[in-house]
Amino acid sequence: MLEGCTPWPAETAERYRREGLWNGTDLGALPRLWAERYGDATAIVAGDRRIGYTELADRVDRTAAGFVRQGVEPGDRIVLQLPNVPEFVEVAFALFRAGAKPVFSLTSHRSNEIRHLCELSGASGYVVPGVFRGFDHTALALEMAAELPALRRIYAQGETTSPAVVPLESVDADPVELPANDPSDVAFFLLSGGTTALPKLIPRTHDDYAYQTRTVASLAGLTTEDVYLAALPVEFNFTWGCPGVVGTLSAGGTVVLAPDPTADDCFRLIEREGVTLTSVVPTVARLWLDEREWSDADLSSLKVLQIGGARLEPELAARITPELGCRLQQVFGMAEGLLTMSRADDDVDAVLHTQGRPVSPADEVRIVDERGADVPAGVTGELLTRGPYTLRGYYRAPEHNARAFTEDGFYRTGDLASLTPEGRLIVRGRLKDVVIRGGDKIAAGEVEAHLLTCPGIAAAAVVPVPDEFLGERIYAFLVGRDGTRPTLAELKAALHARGLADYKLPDRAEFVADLPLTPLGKIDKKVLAAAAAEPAVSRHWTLAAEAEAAPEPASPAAPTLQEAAPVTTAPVPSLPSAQKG
Ligand code: J2J
Repeated sequence: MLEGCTPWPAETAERYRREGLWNGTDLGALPRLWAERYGDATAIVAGDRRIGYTELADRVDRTAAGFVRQGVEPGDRIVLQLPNVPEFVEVAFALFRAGAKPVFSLTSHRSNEIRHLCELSGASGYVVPGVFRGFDHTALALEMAAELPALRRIYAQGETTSPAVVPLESVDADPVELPANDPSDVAFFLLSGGTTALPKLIPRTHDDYAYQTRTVASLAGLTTEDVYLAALPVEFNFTWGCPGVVGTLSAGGTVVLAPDPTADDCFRLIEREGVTLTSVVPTVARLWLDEREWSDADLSSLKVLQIGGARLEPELAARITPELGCRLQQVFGMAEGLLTMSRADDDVDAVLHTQGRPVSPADEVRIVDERGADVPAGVTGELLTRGPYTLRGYYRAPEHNARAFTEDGFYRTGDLASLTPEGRLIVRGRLKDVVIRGGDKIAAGEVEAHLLTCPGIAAAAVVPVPDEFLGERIYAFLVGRDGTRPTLAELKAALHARGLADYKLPDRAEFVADLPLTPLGKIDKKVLAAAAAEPAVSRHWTLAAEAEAAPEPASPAAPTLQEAAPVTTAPVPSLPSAQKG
């Protein structure tokens, strides 16, 4: 296995193989296998383009040979940042084929994220979409290449004038014999939703991902007749493999790539292509329901709508079947592995109020209290998990791994959940310091670290604030320095200029005199999250020890009280990046 990755213990791996869960699949070999099975059936639809299975396999072979000719070697890491275009699928499989490891990045990532991904992965290549949605990714890539000596090759879609950039179209050569991959080796890296200031990389092996996609595709009963709409970005684990793109192709179905998840585009594609299955985050589901009232699109082909990635309100869940005419499948998942889903034969109550059961009988799920002891059904605790497609360690992160996993290899998800007596999961909240905005995960610590570099900011604490449209928004509490009070717009501009992806910018900011602390002296985010949800009239953090002595909070004479000086700006509704693609 690639250095820096944590393998499953030998006996466990042996058991997964013996039980046929890991069946020795090499993801790089799949397109050819599919071509043999499904021939000229349509594999991918994007705009006017329709790509058959044989054509897809041929293109993957040629692109793989092209990468090898460019000097790509087995084990190389290549950051892959493309939108929902067929090239994403072709390049990903071509890199698998060549034994290189794509690192899946969001198109909304900017220099801050890309620099980190390149450094952490030691990437030797970076694939970009040229100019996409008005942003010049090639320019960003060149900037990164100038900074990072290991980054030797930039591949860009479309026209390029720079001799330092390889046009993606030219990564093409007559197919060559390539060695097979070790199925237990890492195939690619997914990005963690993150709890730490710097995002972590999740190694996914050929065997584990093949198992995940096969399992979910068979749960979904996918056949050659199925048409999957990739409405969310393809690099999202949900879209790529739950069953998503890989699961649908494995079953001989058709993948339709939507440029973005707007109701307009997606309804048109559902009608035109006879889409049977798609997956969205709750925010997108809400938009679709609202749009449904005005749209006369024929959605009758749609059998199942998967919703996951963030908490789905039961009221929203209850509208899916009556208003869209399809079955709802709740999905709780994570790029780290574990997936739970509602099943076709679950009763209505279970579908509306739970996130379903783990997809594999080999998934081990525990709910534990603060001391790590298992709690009974119905009691909320932290969700721990291990299993045949759940990582055993983040890439090159030994210190973090020591905290993120138990000694016997359970991953501490940071999610708070309970189990029903039937073993269905109900997500109740989370311990981890993350904002889930739309489907986007934002690590509070990352935004805080950037805020602290802004002039006039002495302390910063980022918390989620409930939002009807996005589920949560990003709320920053700030302590000023030197009497400076940057406005929210100025702060956003400063963070943007630092290369932070836009979906991580605070939606609101509020200056306070001080931050509340827990008895252990840590910033009390519970108090802050509760305060964020209240109108910002004034803030009074009273430490437990001060509580008795403290004067009435509202008293203007109270010297220890902290006055709030709200600079809150009304949030402008903006789509989560998962929606922008
Ligand atoms: C509440 N919170 C949820 C849900 C994920 C399928 C579906 C989703 C993801 C995903 C994924 C949730 N209700 N139904 O990779 O393959 C929150 C939890 C979880 C975190 C993981 C997939 N579904 N979440 O969202 O890696 O907090 O994966 O730990 O982006 O999203 O985020 P991510």
